[in-house]
Amino acid sequence: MAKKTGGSKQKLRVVRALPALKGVIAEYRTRHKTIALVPTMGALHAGHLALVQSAQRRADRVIVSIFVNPAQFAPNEDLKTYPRTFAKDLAALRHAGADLVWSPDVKTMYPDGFAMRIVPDGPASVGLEDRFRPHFFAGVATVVAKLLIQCEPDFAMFGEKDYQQLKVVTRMVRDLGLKTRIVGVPTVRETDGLALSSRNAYLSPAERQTALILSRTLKECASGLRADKPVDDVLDRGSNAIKAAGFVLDYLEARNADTLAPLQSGKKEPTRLLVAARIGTTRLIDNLAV
Ligand code: PAJ
Repeated sequence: MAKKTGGSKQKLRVVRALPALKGVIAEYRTRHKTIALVPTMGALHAGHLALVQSAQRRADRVIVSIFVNPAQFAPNEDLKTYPRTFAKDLAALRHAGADLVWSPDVKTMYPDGFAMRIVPDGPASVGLEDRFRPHFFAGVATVVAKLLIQCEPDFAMFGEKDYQQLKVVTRMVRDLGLKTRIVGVPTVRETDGLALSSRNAYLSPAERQTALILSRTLKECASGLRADKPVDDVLDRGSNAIKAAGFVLDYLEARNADTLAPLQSGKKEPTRLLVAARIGTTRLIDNLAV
């Protein structure tokens, strides 16, 4: 039976070593508790907490992993400066009623001599994030596979905010025959539409205002496509609006919502709009169902 959401008075356990993790999981299993895992890199916000809530609805025990995964950052990316707010994260998870925080250090996750990498194909090589961050999905797939093996969850929650990542992880679990069910959770947004992201912390007030153009453009493009306007025209207008606002646009694309393959002309298919753009030193992504 899944327990009720939020406000649990149970103690939040924080575990940093594998034997301790395995001990707690064995205890859960002996007591026939189902487990949901929420993988994160910390700097938690309401988007992460929505995943925790969704996990609480599905399972008896909720594990949140906090691990800033070096394997998914390229040398020129923000590993060093990635926001780390561990004490605040613990307070938020305690308040949300999570049961266990799994927070290994880098040596625990990748012991000396670690020589393994899962390199996903399919939705991981469709020319979206993979085009701009070529090592990203191998880093994500490897760490998520490790987290699933370490925590043995019945469910693992992933945000639609990182839509391609959700598809990659879903495919990995299917292709490797892992027994965890991957659950996608809708994107949590600020009231003005900006998708919550740990990287929003990098934005200056002016950039924060400009960033609204991303969600606005996705909305406008979605209504254009729903009204059967030509895809190229819709995307051109959208791209121009984003660039005019001051972003460097990596991509704005309409793709098959399941496979992320390019749309086939003249065919009705489930469609997802996806955008990635840079302002100053910050790179933001967002997406929307059509
Ligand atoms: P991180 O960026 O911390 O995100 C952790 C989870 O929270 C991901 O599943 C992400 O999609 C989800 N999330 C982030 N912002 C959200 C929002 N506004 N609404 C809903 N969900 C949101 O994604 C990662 O970490 C890492 O790649 C990870 C999967 C942990 C592997 O290292």
